[in-house]
Amino acid sequence: MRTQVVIVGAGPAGLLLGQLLHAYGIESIILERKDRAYVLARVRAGVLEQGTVDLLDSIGASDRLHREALIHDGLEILFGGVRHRIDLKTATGGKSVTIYGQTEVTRDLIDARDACGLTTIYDADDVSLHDFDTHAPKVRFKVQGVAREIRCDVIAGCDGFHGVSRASVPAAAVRSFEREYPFGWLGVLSDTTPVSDELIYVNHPRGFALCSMRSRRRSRYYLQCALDDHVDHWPDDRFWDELKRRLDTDAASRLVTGPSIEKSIAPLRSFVAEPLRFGRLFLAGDAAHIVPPTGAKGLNLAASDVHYLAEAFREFYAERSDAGLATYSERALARVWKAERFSWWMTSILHRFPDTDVFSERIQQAELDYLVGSQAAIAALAENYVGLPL
Ligand code: RFL
Ligand code: PHB
Repeated sequence: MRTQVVIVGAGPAGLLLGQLLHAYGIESIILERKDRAYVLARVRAGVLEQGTVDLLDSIGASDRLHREALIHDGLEILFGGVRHRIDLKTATGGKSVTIYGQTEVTRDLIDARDACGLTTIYDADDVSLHDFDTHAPKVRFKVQGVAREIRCDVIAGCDGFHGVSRASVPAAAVRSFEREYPFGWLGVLSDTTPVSDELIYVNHPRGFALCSMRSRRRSRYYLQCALDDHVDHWPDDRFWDELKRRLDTDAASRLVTGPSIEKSIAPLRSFVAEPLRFGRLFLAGDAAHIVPPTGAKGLNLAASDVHYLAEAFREFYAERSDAGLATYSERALARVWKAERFSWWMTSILHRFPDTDVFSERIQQAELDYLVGSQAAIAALAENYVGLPL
């Protein structure tokens, strides 16, 4: 088999790249380790930047989004028992964010790919990348035990943090920057009316909490938890009780509880690999970097990487130019590091750090007081939250 671009991974990065390339007349095959139902069931992000929505518009995969998504012009930060509203729209001269689940984005992209008759190979086992330091890379894999090979011009590694693409690069060729946080997020999805019309980010002595949503009838809540905690320790009643304790009295009294339909724990990590290009192999999305979810940037960064990468591939094929390929890593990383900074900062002001000293506690308090009392600080948060320009 032969194609122009092999895309490893059918997450948002891989699927979006596939559609952008199709729009440019470039052929691709997507190889995905899991089955389609698994990919469709993964619950993750919920906040889309305008730039991400614009990309979905550009490939014609946003009809349902425009019918069903919620537009949020602001968010709230709760600390010291008081909620403070950040008016994103005012602070950014008219920008807002879109609330639409990653699950829905994935489904829309898979539907769009099907409608174009493009190939995705699910259940691809033992994917391995070869000869990407030459002009004739190959990808080998197995489907139901049968070995197969695809020859291609370039490989896009869109296979997430634990994927094979980054791991295929010789250790000496890649530099990693990493920070692990001493806590995780326990997330619950429930078919209950969200406690508020906008997201509430909570700094509480018992730990961070986040009230988010997927629609007017579906809520997504998170609690900071210990890294070694386990969902079995969190029956629904305990989750709702703990969330109420971290909310202000008004929100706690309005919180609608109900059975959880998903519950999971995710560790928090900052990670960047440099560079993003190794000959004819290019990394994008979580395969290349991870942000803690506090800034709602992961999916949006995957989208911006893929935008730069699709442009580079378009130049490569349409103009026979390597210039875009050569600058992809630098262009994408410049935006990645700014989102890393923002996500790290949001995490640092909103969570309780075990074993912290009183000086750090006072600094965190001062950060929050300064944030809600200064238009300049509000503008800086808002500018980053709605998304820096591509
Ligand atoms: P994904 O989504 O991990 O997809 C990678 C795909 O590659 C497949 N794969 C392989 N395929 C073939 N061969 C192999 N060897 C393979 N290894 C892996 C996997 O099965 C998978 O299908 O990466 P991608 O596409 O880069 O997308 C990144 C986003 O999923 C991620 O950044 C976001 O979910 C992060 N995130 C959030 N981002 C936002 O922008 N806004 C948010 O509000 C937000 N909230 C979140 C989040 C992530 C969270 N968790 C679970 C860490 C909230 C949470 C709790
Ligand atoms: C979510 O709805 O899953 C979500 C929202 C905002 C974040 C992180 C996650 O910062």
